[in-house]
Amino acid sequence: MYTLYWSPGSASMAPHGVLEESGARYDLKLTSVDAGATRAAEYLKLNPYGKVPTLVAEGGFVLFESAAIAMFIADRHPAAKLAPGPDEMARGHFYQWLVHLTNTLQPAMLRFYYPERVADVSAEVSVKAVALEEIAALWSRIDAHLAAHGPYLLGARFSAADLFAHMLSTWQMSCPGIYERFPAVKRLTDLVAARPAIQRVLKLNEE
Ligand SMILES: N[C@@H](CCC(=O)N[C@@H](CS)C(=O)NCC(=O)O)C(=O)O
Repeated sequence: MYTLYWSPGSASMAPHGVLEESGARYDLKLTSVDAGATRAAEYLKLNPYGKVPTLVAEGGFVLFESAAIAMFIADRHPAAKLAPGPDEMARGHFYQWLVHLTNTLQPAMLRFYYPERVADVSAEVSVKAVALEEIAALWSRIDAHLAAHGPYLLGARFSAADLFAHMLSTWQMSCPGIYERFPAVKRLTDLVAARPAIQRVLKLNEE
């Protein structure tokens, strides 16, 4: 049994999708970023960075970082086939894409959404403009990969990494017109969004 601390439309959506796909039992604790719940003293005891998501597992085991949660759940529930096994070569590409998305694309998006965290007020406009260009360039490379080797990041095989690509693609202000500009990204996200488990997650995130 797991508990996922989450906030609608946030970085919790991909780990939420991984949990829903895994078939594991879990409950959700709403921790709204907009309402400041990530700064509450009780929550900071679990995640001192004051970010969502955070996962709590049996015995009070606590895990933060969305990609870590995704890998942990995928490995603990192998029957759901959310990641290639440790002995498969595709495991390397699974790591590659997950880390790329969360270590390169997502930080550029955070600079776009929170320019005040990296620059003083006089530079915020240019920080956002640079981030927008970087984000589009990164999607363009992902799109080229998917066009040549898709429809999923690992080719014919769906994985938890696709849930991250889908989640980041929904942060559309950071890449206006993403689905028109990058059709192979759209193809991947349409496939992900059509999955029954992800439809359930999307419904909650949209409420
Ligand atoms: N690297 C972290 C980033 C998490 C993150 O930045 N979450 C945002 C929501 S998308 C958050 O909680 N923001 C609240 C804040 O920064 O105050 C992860 O992937 O889990």
